[in-house]
Amino acid sequence: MVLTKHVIVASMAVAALGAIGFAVEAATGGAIHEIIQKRRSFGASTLSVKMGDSLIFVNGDPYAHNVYSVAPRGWLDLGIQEEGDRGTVVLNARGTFDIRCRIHPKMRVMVTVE
Ligand SMILES: [Cu+2]
Repeated sequence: MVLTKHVIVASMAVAALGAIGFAVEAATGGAIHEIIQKRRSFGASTLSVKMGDSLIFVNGDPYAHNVYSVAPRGWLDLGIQEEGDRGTVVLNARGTFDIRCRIHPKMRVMVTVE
């Protein structure tokens, strides 16, 4: 399951749903939205993007974060990100995704993919 130090993704729902919502790969074509994690908070609480856009999660804190989402269709886990680490996610399904940090339960950003 582990792909690299920075990027871990599982696609357990792919067969049943036909889309996992997230893909972890190099950005291709779509817009790139950078979300900086600072002071135990994402840089935005909501974000609207277009399908095919990329999110780059950047850890701007001097301690670790672990970005993840389980809802509604995607299963995302960027693994432990240390200070300065960057993790890229390509949004490849429409919907609203509730993205959080495993380490800091109050961290949350709702991403809507149109
Ligand atoms: Cu965190």
